[in-house]
Amino acid sequence: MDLRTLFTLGTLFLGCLPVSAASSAQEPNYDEEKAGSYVLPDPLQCLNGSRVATAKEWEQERRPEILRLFEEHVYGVRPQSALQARIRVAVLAREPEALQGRATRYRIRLDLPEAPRWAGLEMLAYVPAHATAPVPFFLGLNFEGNHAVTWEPSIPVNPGRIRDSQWRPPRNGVPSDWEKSRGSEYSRWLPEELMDAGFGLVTAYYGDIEPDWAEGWKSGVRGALSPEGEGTKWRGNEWGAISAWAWGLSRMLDAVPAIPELDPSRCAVIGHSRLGKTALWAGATDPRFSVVISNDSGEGGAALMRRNYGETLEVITRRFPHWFAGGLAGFVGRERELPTDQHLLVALMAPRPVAIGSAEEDRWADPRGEYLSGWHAGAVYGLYGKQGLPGPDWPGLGVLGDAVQYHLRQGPHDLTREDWTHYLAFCRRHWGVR
Ligand code: GTR
Repeated sequence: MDLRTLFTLGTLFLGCLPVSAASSAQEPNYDEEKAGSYVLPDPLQCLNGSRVATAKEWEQERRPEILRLFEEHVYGVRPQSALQARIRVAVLAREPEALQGRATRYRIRLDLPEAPRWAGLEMLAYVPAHATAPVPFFLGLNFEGNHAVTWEPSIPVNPGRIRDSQWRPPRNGVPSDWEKSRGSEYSRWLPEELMDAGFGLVTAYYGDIEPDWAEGWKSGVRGALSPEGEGTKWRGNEWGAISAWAWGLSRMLDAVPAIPELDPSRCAVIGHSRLGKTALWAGATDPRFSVVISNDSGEGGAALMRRNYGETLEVITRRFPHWFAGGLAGFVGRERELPTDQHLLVALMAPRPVAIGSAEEDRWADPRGEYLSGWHAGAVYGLYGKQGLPGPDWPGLGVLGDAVQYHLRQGPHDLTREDWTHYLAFCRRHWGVR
């Protein structure tokens, strides 16, 4: 074969590459016409071809199967050491006059006596000051440390590395200016307003569980719970960082009985963006979360992976490989072969109420793809006689749905007061709180 023939064959071969692989380095697609067509896995059809027709069959056959598929292919399998880990809970402080008298504040330390390599996490909790009975509450991870959720000066600044920080860490004895990050996430948590509404709030810094970069697992809980510690070799389908953070959310719920003012049977797990993906996986793996809230969670969260719109599987697994099971990147360019898509993740919450929030300018997170996941999950809610979303057409601005709620608001990627208004109304409705 001469060189010219080889060259021609090579060109022909390249010309046959799957579209998304060939377009990997391209600009994100924001044209609905080019989002692609796809067939989603049927929530009610088992891998062996049988169909589930009742809630019981769903719970006994299809749900465990879907959970396993997400573990194996998307978020990774938790090791036995994580499943068996027992936390130690220490109340560091209880302050009855917090938030100008609105709240009682707890600072609680969680760690694993059997895995002391993990430094543990610090939980911050506020409960309404005048609660006469245990209250419902929101539980979620924050991006910048507990001191960023509040302006209260008595919350210590988190000494861990703060992601993408614009504040300098303390180095060589030079004092930190991280103090400036106090309150930087206040607008995402609005603790005073939650207290006035009669809800509790429990939060912790996600980097305490595992710092968010490729090697972060070594100093996080994944390193501490692996037999070889830092020497661990990365094994294909073991748990990724999202699974580790979600594990942390479950451990925080384990610790809630240390706060008698909170009602553990009415806990809404909530998260924004990558922590929205985390809230969904926490809700899927831990049925004690009685409400699940995903805010702008996008790719790897509520948005359908088969849609080519905004962030894609190629982009997310290239930029954040540590979030997922090692094998997920192998589906780039052949997303339609995934045995999962994110409507099945939403369906894993059934029959519990799940709320999906999107923002109009947050096209990167594919608001329509987030809606469609909620819509397609409705088949499973139907088995319980519950109402999901009203139809396949993306509704645009506003709020709708019942057991599956969706809202789209104006503005960019963020967790805002308007989002909270929808989540509070949602929780009130489902928990019968006035
Ligand atoms: C982006 C990422 C998104 C989302 C977001 C965030 O860079 O592409 O999937 O997770 O970060 O968490 O803020």
